[in-house]
Amino acid sequence: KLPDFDSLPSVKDMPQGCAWGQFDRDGKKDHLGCLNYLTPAVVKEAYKECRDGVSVSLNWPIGAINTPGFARKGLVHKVLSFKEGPFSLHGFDDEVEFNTQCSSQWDSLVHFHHQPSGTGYNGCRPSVETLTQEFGKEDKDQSLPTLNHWHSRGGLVGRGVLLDYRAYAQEKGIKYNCFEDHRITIKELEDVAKHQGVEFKHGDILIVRSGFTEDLGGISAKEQEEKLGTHKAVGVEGTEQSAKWFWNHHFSAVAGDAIAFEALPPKRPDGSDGTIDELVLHQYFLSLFGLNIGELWDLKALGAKCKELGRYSFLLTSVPLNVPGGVGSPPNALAVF
Ligand code: UVW
Repeated sequence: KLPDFDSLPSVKDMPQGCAWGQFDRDGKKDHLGCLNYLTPAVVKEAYKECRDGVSVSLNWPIGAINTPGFARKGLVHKVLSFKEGPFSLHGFDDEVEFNTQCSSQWDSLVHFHHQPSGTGYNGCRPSVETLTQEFGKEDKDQSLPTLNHWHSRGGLVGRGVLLDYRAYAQEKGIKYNCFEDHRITIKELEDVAKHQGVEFKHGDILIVRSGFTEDLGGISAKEQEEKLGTHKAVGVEGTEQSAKWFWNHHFSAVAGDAIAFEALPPKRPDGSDGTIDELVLHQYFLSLFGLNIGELWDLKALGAKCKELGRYSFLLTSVPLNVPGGVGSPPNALAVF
């Protein structure tokens, strides 16, 4: 059992709540963070969630946003006909090019560092050079906490728990706009859990549905660009108190349909708006805890299935792209009931 937030040993130059070294074993520096909670015993327990034989995809199409926010590149999909190539046969190949954060995604632990020190999870200091792979070299720096390392442990398999905030808000008459900085508080998350009859277990993957991807998917490309350009969005309230709650619940990963999981823009302790480099949960989760964040997941069908079955827990599987040095990736995530 790891120490709770307030009891974590202090780490030089880092705020309270820095978990570096907590998952190191046998003198080896850890690069998987909270995924370590998913032990064989925890995964075997998670398999008990498969009782109905139904699975739901949690992946939004990669090209769902024409112009993704934060100046990211959207999908370019090129289809190649064999007829026009060296082989005269009927059939196709295709090529895709996209920013791994342009639609449903995992943020690896190197995606966002503690600011302004620039230090990542477990004290790592990646650079464009160490992350960029060269042909023929499997992985230049094996110690960096990038997503390809999930493959050596068999991807992510565990118990997923949905907190359907969107459905809860509709039921309770809580009105909000996904493109404003509506902050979902920890008290509200606890209320949703209680309302749904959910009890968290050690190593759960926590999923929060706000309705963001549904609303973004329902407007034109031009409107998407306008909304994303404001850098205002629904999400979990980003404070040290919320970070503490997440750490103390021993989640192995967190994900949601919101663009940053936490609300945008970040708020400073004095209540004024912060800038993107001041994102609170990104710094705690990715660089201090080693807790991966999933964003822009497609959760509408999951919400509907949970409501229909009357249960909000399931087996969750996810296999990111095996790109050596991969910073982000589509999650290829499934909920299995
Ligand atoms: C940033 O951190 C800028 O982006 P995201 O919310 O996609 O992780």
